[in-house]
Amino acid sequence: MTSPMADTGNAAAPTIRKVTARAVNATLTRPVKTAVGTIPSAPLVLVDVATDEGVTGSAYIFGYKPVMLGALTRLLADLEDVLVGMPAAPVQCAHDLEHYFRLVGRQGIVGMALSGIDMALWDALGKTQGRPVVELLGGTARPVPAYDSYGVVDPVADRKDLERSLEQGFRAIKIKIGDGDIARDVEMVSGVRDIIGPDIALMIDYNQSRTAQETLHRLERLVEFDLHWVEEPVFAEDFAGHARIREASPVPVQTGENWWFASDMSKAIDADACDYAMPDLMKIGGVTGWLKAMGLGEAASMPISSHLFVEASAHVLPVTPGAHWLEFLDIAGAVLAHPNTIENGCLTARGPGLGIVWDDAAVARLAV
Ligand code: SMN
Ligand code: MG
Repeated sequence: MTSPMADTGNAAAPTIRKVTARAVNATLTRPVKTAVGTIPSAPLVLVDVATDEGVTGSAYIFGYKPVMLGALTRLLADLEDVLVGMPAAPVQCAHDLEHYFRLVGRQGIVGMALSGIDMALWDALGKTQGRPVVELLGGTARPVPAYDSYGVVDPVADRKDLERSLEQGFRAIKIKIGDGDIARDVEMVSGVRDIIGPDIALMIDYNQSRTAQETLHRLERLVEFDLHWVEEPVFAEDFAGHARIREASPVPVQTGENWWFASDMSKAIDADACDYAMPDLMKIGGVTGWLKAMGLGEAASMPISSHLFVEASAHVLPVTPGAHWLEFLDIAGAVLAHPNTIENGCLTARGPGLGIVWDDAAVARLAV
């Protein structure tokens, strides 16, 4: 029987030959202190997908906690038998893997692994074509406005870092709050506002640590500091709680980093949960998932920002209707051969692919 390709005249698509998953503990420029714990370094799984044409696509996923690394690397290693021989075609792969995991569901480590594979396949596609992913998506690389993303800060001890952010041209700063009482929130927000001045956007992130009532109570005191958004004030999946705050809050509500695939985003939009959206490329389904999410955002006239994954975010935001902010929190810089550089407060996509190339010596040094 002749290959179905013979009828199209197309060359056979490259296929997946090998999948590698390696765990590292990447050094961060500063620990990420949140209301629900501190992340001193970035437990990452580096995902490499080699094709039969000798191209290797690379991406990473973020475990948040070191305890996640074993299960993530094992799942990706076991997934190799499923993937080898499949076309190295990310949209088709995403469709086939959704079907494969239909009975399991794509939340948790499954969603993280599938998103990592998707990003690595888009990287491979770009490297095969010799083009940055943003161009494969029909866009062009451009400077994307970023905010510098901090954890819980001490306005005195962190003053120099904050001033450095302004020198780098950031026009927005995010801090995490909620790790103490309302007085501590006021002290932190007022201290940061004093340092950055009135013209820099200031976002706050409660990392799911409050109730709706407590959030509204605290916002009454914080509203005077001209907040750009309040992020994840209640549990990520509490869409009604987010909606209640949005209804009563003078501050726009931001959420989305914990949405699993476009279906969660659709439910949040239907619940009027937020003014802004910030899908996470590792939980929304990688680049393929982002493309679906951005369509939902456009239909809801919702500004869309990224969450972490600065390299891939710089490729998808230029083609995203209502693109808002790129979150600059560089969790993988320690293992990359070409560090991410902010110019005038913006990050520009690098290619080919997603522009992800490992620093092999650093990977070996930081291997877990
Ligand atoms: C966040 C939390 C934990 C690690 C990295 C980032 C945060 C964010 O929710 O939005 O930056
Ligand atoms: Mg957040």
